Formats: sequence, C-alpha cells, structure tokens
Amino acid sequence: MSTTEHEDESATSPPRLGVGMVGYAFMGAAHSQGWRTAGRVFALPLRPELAALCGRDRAAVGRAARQLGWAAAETDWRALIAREDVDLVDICTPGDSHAEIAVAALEAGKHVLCEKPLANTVAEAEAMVEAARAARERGQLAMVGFNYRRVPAAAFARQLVAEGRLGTLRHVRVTYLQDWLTDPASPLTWRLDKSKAGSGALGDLGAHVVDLAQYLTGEPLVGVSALTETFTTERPVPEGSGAWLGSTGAGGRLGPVTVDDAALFIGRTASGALASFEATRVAAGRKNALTLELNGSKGSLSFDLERLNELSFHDHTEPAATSGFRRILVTEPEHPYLHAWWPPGHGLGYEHTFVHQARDLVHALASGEQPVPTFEDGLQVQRVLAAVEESAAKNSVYTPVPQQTS
Ligand code: SOE
Repeated sequence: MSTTEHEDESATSPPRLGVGMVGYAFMGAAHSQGWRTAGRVFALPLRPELAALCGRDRAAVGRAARQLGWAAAETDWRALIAREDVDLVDICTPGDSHAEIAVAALEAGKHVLCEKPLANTVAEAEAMVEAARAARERGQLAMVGFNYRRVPAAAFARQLVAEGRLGTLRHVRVTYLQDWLTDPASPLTWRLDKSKAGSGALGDLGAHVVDLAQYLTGEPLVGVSALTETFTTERPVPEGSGAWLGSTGAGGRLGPVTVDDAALFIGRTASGALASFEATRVAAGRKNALTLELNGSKGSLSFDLERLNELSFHDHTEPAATSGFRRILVTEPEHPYLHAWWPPGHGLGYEHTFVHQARDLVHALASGEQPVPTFEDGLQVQRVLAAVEESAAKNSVYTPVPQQTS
C-alpha cells in the first residue's frame, strides 16, 4: 500500500472519534472492518476508536466484540448511546429498529451512520430526516450507508457522468441478482419477515441500485411501474442464526414468507432518461451480480460488481471505426480512493467499500461538512421503494389480447 497518505501526518495523533456500533452480523462485521482499517490506510483527521459493540445476547456480543476488535460490549443500545466514550453511533441492525435507535442517538448528541435501507417505511425515514436536520443545527451529522457508492469504479463513473462525458442520459439499466433463496429449504430468517426487514429483495438489493442509479445520474427517479413476486411462500423456521445470511440448520416447521423474492420495475429520471431495475435473491448462479449500464448521447458506461476493479466506457464522439467499449482498470492512483492503496493492477474488493465509507465520514465529521449519502437521500430511496410496492400491489399488468378480425 502507498505510504504517501501518511507522509503528511504530523507526529501527534489526531483527536479520537469514539464509535459505538449496534448489531454484529454480516453488516456489523463489514462496518467493523471499515472502522478498523480506515485510519491505517488513509491519513484521517480523527482517529476512529472501536469503543463499544452492542447486541442482545451477552455471550455472543462479547465474542463478537473480541473477534471484531471492539473494546467493550453492551447488551442495551440505550446504554451504548449514553456512553461518554461514544461520539458516533453506527446502526447495523435489521431495518425495524433503525428509526428508533437513530432518532434516540441524534437526540443524545451523537453523530449517526445508519446502514441501508434507511428505514422500513417512508414515515420512519421522514422522522429520521427530521431528527437529523435538528441535530445538524447542533453540529451533529448523519449519513446512510450505501456502500456501493464507494466502489472506486462507481465513484469514477459518477465523475465521468458529472463531467458530461456521456452527454444527455437516455437509459439506465440496472440489475442486482443473488441466489441464496433459490432453495425453498433455505430458512426463514429476519430478511424474509416484513415486520423486521420492511421488504425483501426490493429493500435489500433494490435500495442499493435505486441509490446507485440516482447517485450516478445525479437525478431522482420521478415515476415507477413494478412487478414483485414471492415464489416460495413458506420456509423452514431456523433453529439458530448464522453469521452471514442466517443460513444455519432449519427445523421441520414452516412459517410464512412475508416479503418479495424478486422485484422488477421501470422508471423515469427527472431529465427523462428511461430506467429499468431488477432485484432478486433467487437468480440461481448469481452470487452478488450488480450490473449497471448508462447510455447517453455522447457515450456509455457499464459496470459489474463481480468485476469491481473494472469500468467499461464507450466514447461515442470518437470515430466509429475505432470506438467501442474499452475496459478501464480502475486501479490507478488518479482514481477515487486508490492513491492510498496498492500499486496499479492490484485490485480492491467488497470490504474496501466500508473502509472508504468510514474514511469519507471521518473527513466530513472533522470538517463539519454534511456527509453523503444524507438521510434525505435515504428517504428519497425509501419513497421510490414505496412507489414500487404501490405499483406492484395495483398489479396494473395488461394482458395481450388477440386482434379482432371481422
Ligand atoms: C444480502 O442480500 C446482502 O448482504 C445485502 O443486505 C447487502 O446490503 C449487500 O451489500 C450484499 O447482500
């Protein structure tokens, strides 16, 4: 890794930023990685300290704290946010507790990072935005964790769009495909329970791609039309919870799945580009396939999360005979975040997005500038998800009818 980030550092250590985190499963582990690593790679104006980790099970949270590098463990999130050594509360719990914890933490004077989706409902997200606005007046900051904005290739794609290299945008084409629910015997975890998760593939994966589409285009989605489906309506009730997607051994009892397995929707951006989205957790063979293509009057971009060090770019202003999609290896020091990492060609991965997220947030906290994505951005995504659900519920699908021959 490059040493240049550290060369400017003065001998004195930067002031500490005490982080307290609620939740320690998949996202908690990913955020921990970010907090642990950011200050070792980037020269940060504040020194993140992993002060305390919170979870309900005393033994399990103690084990997780030791494994993930947290100094202390708490079993009550209210005790966590009351701690004097915690300046920022990082929320990595299922969506049903985001609003309550975030609002309480902001009211207690803490900064907040909240994992996506911001909340389970628009009403909750609105309350969070209100609390964040009031806290902003007091100098506290809040950010939502859409980590894929921090893939260097995605951040670079945003730069190219903002510079006008694509011209007027016409198409936004996005998919986010996973397959961990393909097997009907896959257990009924919290991610399949509407009261906990808000929605299924829609909120879990669709939220990411809606945010990414809005971030890359710089425009909100202004209208959507959707189909959703739950292919497996009952699944075995799990006997224990697993570290990643909760897939530990399941018992014989079946319980109802109350969320979508898949969501398909189309939409329009504010400037009139047509957008299409597909989010599913039952696309056999697709592990974490987030693909994105933008087509504009001057060029196109395409990206695949399973090849996240690459970005394909077609410059339509070049002579037709030699133009075409070029693969850009996004590992140069000029690319976003890459100056602090490895020499060109030595790529990054999924976990680095959380390091970049922690880095950007620390810089914002030190400068007092509002970090992005804001809670307002999270609310906008939530509104799109709600519109998708409303459209799908109306099921306004037209049946092809044979032409009348007289
Ligand atoms: C599960 O589908 C999941 O962990 C999502 O919840 C994350 O947000 C995504 O980054 C990876 O997949």
